[in-house]
Amino acid sequence: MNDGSSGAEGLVTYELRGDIALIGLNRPDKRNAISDRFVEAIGAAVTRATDEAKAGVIHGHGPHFCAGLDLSEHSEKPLFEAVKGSRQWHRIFDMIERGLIPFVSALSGAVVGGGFELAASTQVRVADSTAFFALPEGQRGIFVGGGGSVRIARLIGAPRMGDMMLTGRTLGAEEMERWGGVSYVVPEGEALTRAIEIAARTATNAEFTNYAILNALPRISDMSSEDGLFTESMVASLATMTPDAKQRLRDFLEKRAAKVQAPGNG
Ligand code: 1HE
Repeated sequence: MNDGSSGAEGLVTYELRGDIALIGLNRPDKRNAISDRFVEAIGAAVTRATDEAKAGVIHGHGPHFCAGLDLSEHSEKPLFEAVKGSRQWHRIFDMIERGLIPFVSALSGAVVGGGFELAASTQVRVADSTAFFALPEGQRGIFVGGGGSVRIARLIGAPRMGDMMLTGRTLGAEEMERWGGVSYVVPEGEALTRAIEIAARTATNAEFTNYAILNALPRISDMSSEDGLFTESMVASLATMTPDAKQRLRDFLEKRAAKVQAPGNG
């Protein structure tokens, strides 16, 4: 899995471009459906990215981001194997959501089932105009198992997620943006470029602040208001004590740092 080459059995490509790791789902003939070995390969790529990059981008090769769980494998699984498989998805997607570096997903075509769960574990989602979102678990007789009942429900709300699962409806990129499931919608073919730009921007932040965004924010949203506010004060005070923060605050006060830009300028 070296720069520009592919990972375990070619299921994942990995490229380090400056500070940004590009992780490509590379099973386009099966619409990037995620098998057990595929999720392991994603985990290995995420581990490597965490070691050597400041931010990561996850994208799909071919027109579709990901058609979700590999249904051919799933249908054969005994009960406890299915539980262990789901817990493995949780472990790997948790490394994306609450790891050391931010991840941006570049979405096109099918973002379905486990593919949406993978996207939901990234901090920023960029969809091009071809992207469509569905949770067909109801039709398949299964249930989300890659963290969707937590992450997707928090993104778009449990009632909307329930609606998607019950009806099997498909949403386009703009509708999903209105629902809060993606943050950026771009023209066809531009998701990866925009995702790399966004990842590069996050890579210039203070590392401790990025770490706190990934690890404190989701935990604080699990807390009571009182506990959340207390924890926020602790994290904010710790952040201010880092040499990085001291330097960045000095840079602003001595007019060396960029100002906040009005929308459209930055
Ligand atoms: C697959 C899968 C898959 C495609 N598992 N093999 N996910 C789903 O229910 C989505 C199922 N897939 C589809 O609805 C469609 O494939 C797509 C809309 C994504 C794309 O359609 P299309 O016309 O471009 O491709 P296709 O002809 O349907 O599929 C191409 C091949 O990929 C075909 O195999 P082939 O051997 O006949 O060439 C398909 O069988 C195969 N393929 N999707 C296995 N998902 C952790 S729990 C998460 C729970 C879920 O993810 S549930 C949602 C599962």
